[in-house]
Amino acid sequence: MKVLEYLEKKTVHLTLLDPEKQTPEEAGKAALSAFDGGTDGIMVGGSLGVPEEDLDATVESIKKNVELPVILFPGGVAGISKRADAIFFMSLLNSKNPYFITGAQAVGAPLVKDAGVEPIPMGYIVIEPGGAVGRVGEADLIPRNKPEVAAGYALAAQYFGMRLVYLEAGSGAEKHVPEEMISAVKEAVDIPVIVGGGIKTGTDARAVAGAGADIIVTGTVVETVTDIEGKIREITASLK
Ligand code: 1GP
Repeated sequence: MKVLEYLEKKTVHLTLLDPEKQTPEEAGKAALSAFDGGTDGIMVGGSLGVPEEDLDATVESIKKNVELPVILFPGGVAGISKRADAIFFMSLLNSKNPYFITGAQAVGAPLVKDAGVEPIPMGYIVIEPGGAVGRVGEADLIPRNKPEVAAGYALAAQYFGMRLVYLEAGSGAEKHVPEEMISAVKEAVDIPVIVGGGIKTGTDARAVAGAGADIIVTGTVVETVTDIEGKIREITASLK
């Protein structure tokens, strides 16, 4: 089955691992704990690039430990590894700099083709506070009280033919994307809605899923807890 079909099937939880923040061995162990906690897939990436060997080693270590799809979440053209199953081929739709909308993609597309990983076309929309990706990606951050602006970008993503749309509050955000905004986006589009940034508890995840998110991403919690399996279980259990 294609990774995209797998992601379209139900409310999905993805665990984000940043190769810069742990060794490949640690990433493999974290992926196993997340799998035991009920996660549906592993995203690998971050805002900063890492050397290709480190990325390859991280993906390999994860694949050795779990039979889950590994999806690249590239911070730039360096975030491509042929060892992964798929890549979120994303455009930062509300960037002020065309490099992040189509420039990096024009450089990266041939590399994705050579790598032979499944590209999943995705519109990426950064919401306040936006965190590192908002700064690095020069996002014209969408105000938290402007759900209609996010809905407009999301519908544009669908009309461009993108298969997923991602609402990003920024890694480590104090608060996740507001429920009103998620609902407005869900109502506007027919493609699956991914929500990430600042989701830390089962209560957060339930609120985000209840508002209409089809795919929930958590990253920072995995870096901050000792019991990764327990934390992921708290989040995945709240989605059932
Ligand atoms: C970041 O949306 C992801 O790109 C995950 O955010 O690290 O806050 O879970 P957190």
